[in-house]
Amino acid sequence: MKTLFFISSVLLTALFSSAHAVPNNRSYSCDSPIFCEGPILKAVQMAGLFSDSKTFVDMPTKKPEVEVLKAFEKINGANASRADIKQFLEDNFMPAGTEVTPLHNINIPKLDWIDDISNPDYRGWAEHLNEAWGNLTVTFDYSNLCHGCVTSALPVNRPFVVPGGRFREFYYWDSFFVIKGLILSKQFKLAEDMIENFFDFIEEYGFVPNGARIYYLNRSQPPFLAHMIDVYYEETGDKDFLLKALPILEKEYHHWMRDRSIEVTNPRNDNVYTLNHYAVNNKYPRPESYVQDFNTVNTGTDFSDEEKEQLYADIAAGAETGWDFSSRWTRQKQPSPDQVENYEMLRTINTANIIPIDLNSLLWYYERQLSTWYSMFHRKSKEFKKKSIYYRQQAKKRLDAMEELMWNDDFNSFYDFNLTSNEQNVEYTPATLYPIWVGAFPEKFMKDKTTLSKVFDQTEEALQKYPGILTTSYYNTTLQWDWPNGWPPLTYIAIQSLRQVELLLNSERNSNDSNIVASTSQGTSFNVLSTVLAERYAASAFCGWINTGGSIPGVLEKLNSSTEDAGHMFEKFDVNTIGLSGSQGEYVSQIGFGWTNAVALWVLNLWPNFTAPDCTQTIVYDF
Ligand SMILES: *[C@@H]1O[C@H](CO)[C@@H](O)[C@H](O)[C@H]1NC(C)=O
Ligand SMILES: *[C@@H]1O[C@H](CO)[C@@H](O)[C@H](O)[C@H]1NC(C)=O
Ligand SMILES: *[C@@H]1O[C@H](CO)[C@@H](O)[C@H](O)[C@H]1NC(C)=O
Ligand SMILES: *[C@@H]1O[C@H](CO)[C@@H](O)[C@H](O)[C@H]1NC(C)=O
Ligand SMILES: *[C@@H]1O[C@H](CO)[C@@H](O)[C@H](O)[C@H]1NC(C)=O
Ligand SMILES: *[C@@H]1O[C@H](CO)[C@@H](O)[C@H](O)[C@H]1NC(C)=O
Ligand SMILES: CC(=O)N[C@H]1CO[C@H](CO)[C@@H](O)[C@@H]1O
Repeated sequence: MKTLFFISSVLLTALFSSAHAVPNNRSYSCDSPIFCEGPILKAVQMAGLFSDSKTFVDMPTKKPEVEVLKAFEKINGANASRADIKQFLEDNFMPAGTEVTPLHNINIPKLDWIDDISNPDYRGWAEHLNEAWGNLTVTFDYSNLCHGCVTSALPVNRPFVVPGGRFREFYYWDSFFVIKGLILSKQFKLAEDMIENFFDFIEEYGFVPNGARIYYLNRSQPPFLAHMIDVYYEETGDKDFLLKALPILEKEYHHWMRDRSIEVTNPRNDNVYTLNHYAVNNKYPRPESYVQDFNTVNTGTDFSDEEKEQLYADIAAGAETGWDFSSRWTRQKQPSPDQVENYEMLRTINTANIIPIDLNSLLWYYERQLSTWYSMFHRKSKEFKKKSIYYRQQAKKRLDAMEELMWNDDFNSFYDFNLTSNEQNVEYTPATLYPIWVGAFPEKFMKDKTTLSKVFDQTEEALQKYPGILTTSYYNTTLQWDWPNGWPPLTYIAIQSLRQVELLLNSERNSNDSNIVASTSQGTSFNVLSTVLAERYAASAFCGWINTGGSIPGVLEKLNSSTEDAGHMFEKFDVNTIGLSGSQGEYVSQIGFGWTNAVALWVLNLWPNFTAPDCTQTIVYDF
């Protein structure tokens, strides 16, 4: 008996470790009996003890997992009363985020460029934002958890910056903007740490999860790692870092190509292209939004089990897009007049049937950069040269597909491609600017740059229509990635696109006597457009902060001395009124806030001569 047991355990170990050796084939999913789908999660979430479903799944246990499971049985498991569940939580769990440990003592360097900001209010605010990294930098510290206690936090080795509010862990695409901000703030080590945490995730899971929690393990977020590596390398010139990054970036790229690609036939000529979409293998409520998802799928509906599973999958895929949620993914574009919750619109979500222009632009950038970077190191290995050629071809194929299927000559714009209608969704959103931002220009743009001079016409119209930052769409849906919300990352991408195309057209003019000017069809120069958007952004974030109690000692007093609040940096803004936070969506608007602070620092760095507005007045920046 003893020998047999010994042999089988050796066998098991061998099997287990061989599974370890091929992490790409391993399926990672949320498998905790507490924080993932199962009777405990359902009972606790549906008891409705917290206004935000994310609270419970961020609560570490204060007893070993086995004891918590027993305690749940003791209160009758799925049949437990609300009062018993409340007691069960008190007895067995610590407050949400107990394992998140702030690093208040990070070193905040003084930034010379802040001295160049001419306006004292904006200068003081920039100093405040530079210091604010100290309040957003944390680590996971498990030392206050008992032996056998469990948490939903994914193990990470280095500190990181969180967005803030309910977002107690780091997020994938948020981190690109945060890293831009950290570099401006000379927090190079922290920027590198954040990128290395993502490297570890890719080594471990084969891809970058949406965020650093176990319940994010079956989905990612917009792939920004190539951009993170790019800005870090541009700043440091660290070739060893780049060399180490390449195989990891490739591994992530393969995840997108293996698990998120789809063949699309061009209805006009039957050419078949490979493009990417967001699509998540999931058939349950997202643990962190359990109640919302459960109600969306079940309350007052008569969906079949199959339809329910499809809906859960498309909801999770909607979260993977980073635009959670938006009319970009829903069949219905307008809520019905009697809609009480945004459930109804979300029920028409159809994420996987959309080929998003932003996702494909980002992956084109992976291909382009992998090709460029491998070619940089081509002397190191023959293999690298081959890879460089391979990725160049991949980029070309994708760009051809984007041009064929997603470029629209009538509107001088790229659009998402809808697999149901087999047509573009001709609707303005700033996602149209991603190809411009990453530089995915079809050849015909380069031959005749007139086209390129028109790609901002629709963005100009959006900026004329509303006084604030760029709207996310024209649909009034109650979803947070729609009108009237404007978002810092999209503002960044719009401004940066305008600056890049302006530079390109101007250098063309100088070198080639071209008569194409960097201005829209209406005659507004790209420089004016980017400056106005930047001014509106700075004013929106600044007045949002001032209006909620922000102040600068010796420079600007609190507007309302009775408020205890010390100023909020909002995650999103209302495009109708400068200084107002955005709203709506499935959780209350968050403050903190990683990408908002980063984009504000970036704007002030580029436009040191902006003047802070009087936030008590109506603020207008026209062009
Ligand atoms: C809950 O109650 C139902 C009906 O009384 C019973 O069939 C079921 O076994 C109970 N479940 C648990 C986990 O106690
Ligand atoms: C950091 O947080 C502390 C405590 O909440 C607050 O007093 C301080 O103003 C914050 N500092 C910044 C720069 O946000
Ligand atoms: C895709 O096209 C179908 C058919 O025209 C349309 O009903 C649907 O609203 C579109 N889907 C999205 C997400 O826009
Ligand atoms: C936007 O939608 C909300 C809710 O459906 C409605 O109350 C509001 O009047 C709409 N606003 C506009 C400008 O259409
Ligand atoms: C200038 O024009 C020539 C011929 O039209 C073209 O080959 C060249 O690439 C152009 N230069 C730049 C900087 O675009
Ligand atoms: C900002 O203003 C100063 C003083 O008026 C001027 O010297 C400087 O060139 C301006 N900088 C920019 C970037 O416009
Ligand atoms: C909520 C949840 O855990 N959803 C899914 C995560 O991914 C696996 C597949 O890897 C699904 O089976 C789960 O349902």
